Amino acid sequence: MVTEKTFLSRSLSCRRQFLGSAGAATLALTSPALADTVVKLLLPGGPDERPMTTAFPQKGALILQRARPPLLETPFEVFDQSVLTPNDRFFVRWHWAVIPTAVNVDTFRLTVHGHVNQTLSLSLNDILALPRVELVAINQCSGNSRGYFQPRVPGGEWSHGAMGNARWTGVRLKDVLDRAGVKAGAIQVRFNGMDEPVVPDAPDFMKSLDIDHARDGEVMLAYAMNGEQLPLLNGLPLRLIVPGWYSTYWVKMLNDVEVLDQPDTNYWTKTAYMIPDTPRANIRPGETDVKFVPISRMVPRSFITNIKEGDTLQVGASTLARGIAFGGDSGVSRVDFSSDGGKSWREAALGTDEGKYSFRQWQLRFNPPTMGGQVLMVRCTSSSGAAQPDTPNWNPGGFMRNVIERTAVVVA
Ligand SMILES: Nc1nc2c(c(=O)[nH]1)N[C@H]1C(S)=C(S)[C@@H](COP(=O)(O)O)O[C@H]1N2
Ligand SMILES: [Mo]
Repeated sequence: MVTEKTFLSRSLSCRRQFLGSAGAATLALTSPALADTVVKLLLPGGPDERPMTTAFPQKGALILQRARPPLLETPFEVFDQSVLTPNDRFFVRWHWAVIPTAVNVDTFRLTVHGHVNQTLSLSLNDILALPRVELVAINQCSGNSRGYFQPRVPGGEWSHGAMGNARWTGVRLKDVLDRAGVKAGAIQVRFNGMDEPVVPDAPDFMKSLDIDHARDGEVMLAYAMNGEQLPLLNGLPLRLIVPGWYSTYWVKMLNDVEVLDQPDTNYWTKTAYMIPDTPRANIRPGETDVKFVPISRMVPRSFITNIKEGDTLQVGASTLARGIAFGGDSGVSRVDFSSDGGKSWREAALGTDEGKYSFRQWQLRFNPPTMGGQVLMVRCTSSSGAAQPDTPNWNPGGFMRNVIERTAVVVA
């Protein structure tokens, strides 16, 4: 076992060390599956069995979607255990396979350049010296639950575990930009991390935000997650946090911030991650003549976490249903539960409010009235008044699923 002090505590003790290097060897493994454990994700329309893995550095048991670059999904029962997702069970997604397997926290520099008065090269100690902010926020992949799209669309065939909720600690992007001095005429800010494409002419992963969004005082550069330094695979030593927005914008291993005086034309901002400009990003399969716009804010979702598809419930017995809900880009106003396939609904009790960008726990007791098959449903209404819809959306990217999920159970 290798024990390492964190750079957060080291920033006081000043010892020299590499971080993340404990996992360097495991990242290169070719068959990191736990051969004997397979999970069934109940995805329609395709193979849905996945191996579990514990082979990735700083990570516990996760569902292996792909090894290189890593796509690791959080097993759903983790969301029943706490409102904050533990770092070692937090999902992982990278676009390109060339990911540093160690980061030297002493030589690391964040460069801030472009349309600014003064180019900055900030060490982690420089960043730690800026005012500290903390926020609980959900990091959700745009394609979370893509595996439920019918007809199926290409991409990571995730179940519902390409999301997680954490307490992020770091600094305001605004404070960093103010130190550089953004010049008049700035339009966007582009973020780039230390990962690289496998082939040189493939587009490096970068994302941009509009300048006003970047300076809204909420967008953060996080150096800690749930009170610990970021796991290597979740973006050590620094990542962008864009509260309420899909995680494609949450650039990991961030080491380059560029202020632009022209709209960003790079592939990942201009071409990838586009959704139909229609209500709920919904179109009919095959529909053409649709205008596409960049994906942005999240929409409300909710899940039952303590009862699974296919479970047997006891007729007439007082039964606890509980789970998580989130409003997307605003808080949770209410959560309603149905134990009869949506014919009748009851309002659930809500747990502690950790802020509008966090998961919110809900719970309620009910008595399954009749024997036979039954469908449990849960619906979140956000504090901005958006409610989850009854029917699934569809788009070719498999983005932004937020239909009311259905859990079929047997009452006996
Ligand atoms: N540098 C870098 N940052 C990135 C990505 C990437 O490929 N490279 N992928 C983005 C996408 S699409 C997702 S879903 C999230 C995943 O965050 P996680 O791995 O911490 O869960 O990281 C985002 N940030
Ligand atoms: Mo993503």
